[in-house]
Amino acid sequence: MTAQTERSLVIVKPDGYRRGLTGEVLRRIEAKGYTLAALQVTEATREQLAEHYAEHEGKPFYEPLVEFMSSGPIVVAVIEGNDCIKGFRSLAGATNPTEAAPGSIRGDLGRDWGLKVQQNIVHGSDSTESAEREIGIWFPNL
Ligand code: RTP
Ligand code: MG
Repeated sequence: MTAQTERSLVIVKPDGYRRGLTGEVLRRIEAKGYTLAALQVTEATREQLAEHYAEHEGKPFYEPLVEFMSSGPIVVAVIEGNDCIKGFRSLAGATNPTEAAPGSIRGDLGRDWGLKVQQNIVHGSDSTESAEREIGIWFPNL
């Protein structure tokens, strides 16, 4: 299959922002060759998070996740590039930082989940449909 220029929604979660890792995450995105189409520091509303995490509603980690995502500023970005959805998820690494491969954002910088299961520094869209849906939530004018 040929590579496709696509967009993905990336979030530096409150743990990443708080720890001063925003620059490091953006550095890795740009070093990979993806471009930043939109970038904003914001605090997520309950409504935005409910929409963003609709697929997880009802799961045991849903409430703690929404709570955590409201715990401080986040950085929301739209990145662009060839196959950047899959590519960014590869940069991010496995969901659980303990299992994420060294070299990935979560593998290099993430901390043992312990009780704080939601804290894995970044979010990246998982499909073109999710990406377009999520971009609409955070950047309605794009
Ligand atoms: P993300 O959506 O943040 O890019 O991460 P992901 O695709 O790797 O993981 P996903 O399954 O979509 O889960 C969304 C976020 O929910 C938290 N989570 N906690 N077992 C748990 O306690 C659990 N599972 C997921 C994580 O913050 C995960 O990134
Ligand atoms: Mg996900």
